[in-house]
Amino acid sequence: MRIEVLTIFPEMIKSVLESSIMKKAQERGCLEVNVINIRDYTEDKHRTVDDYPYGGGSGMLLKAGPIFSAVDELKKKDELRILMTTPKGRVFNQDMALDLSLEKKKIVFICGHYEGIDERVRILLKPEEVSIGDYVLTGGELAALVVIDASVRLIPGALGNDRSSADDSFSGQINTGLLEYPHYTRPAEFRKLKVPRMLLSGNHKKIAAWRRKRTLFNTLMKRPDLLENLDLTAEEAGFLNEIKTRKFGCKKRSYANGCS
Ligand code: 6GU
Repeated sequence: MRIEVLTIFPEMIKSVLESSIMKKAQERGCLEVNVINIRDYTEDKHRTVDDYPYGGGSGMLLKAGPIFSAVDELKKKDELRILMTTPKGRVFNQDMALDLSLEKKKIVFICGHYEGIDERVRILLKPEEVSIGDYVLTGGELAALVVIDASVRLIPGALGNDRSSADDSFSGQINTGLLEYPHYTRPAEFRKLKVPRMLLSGNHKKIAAWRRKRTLFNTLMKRPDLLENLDLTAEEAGFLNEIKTRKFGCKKRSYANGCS
């Protein structure tokens, strides 16, 4: 993945991409990132990146000129896929992360700030507008970092050989369209809470079945919407119906503990 990030706060982007897995992904050659300070493309003495909105109103807008100058320079060298982070955008999801992780073109993120960006950037550059959820951030940098992080971890090899996003046990959630089962590590008992017996059984087939049930259970409890368009086996559908009709044979209290 090759990425350019256009921002008025380059340090914010660099500090995250120079740490942890994003740093390793770059060292492993899975990710090339360059951060461009939009201010470097201003032409006035004060290096102005923002200005008042025509028609009045609160806040400042990012000017179109410096953004266009930066993008024009990038266009000379590469074919670009331009994204703009804005709360008005399409809400980012795992499918979009996968799509970006496979992109061969150079991906350019334009990070919005203040009250927004001069509309002519949107009209002329036709960026894909991306939001990370229905709330408003102070700027697009954090949103761009979220999009980059979620996409980079899907590049084969980006997480290293010992971890793979294709492996369910590291996928966290959503990859399978469901919320993952709970995880336990030592000790086997902590503050009177025991690790579910099944996980100590050594029977991998039974453990896999237990995890699948817990995955379905977690999803039904926390995100029932994710179950709507899913292909379930008759047995799985039956299991969910059983829970729904409260025939699960599980006391209310043990629901909270994960019905173990
Ligand atoms: Cl992409 N930008 C801003 N400023 N706020 C957001 C967002 C983006 N996504 C959700 N909230």
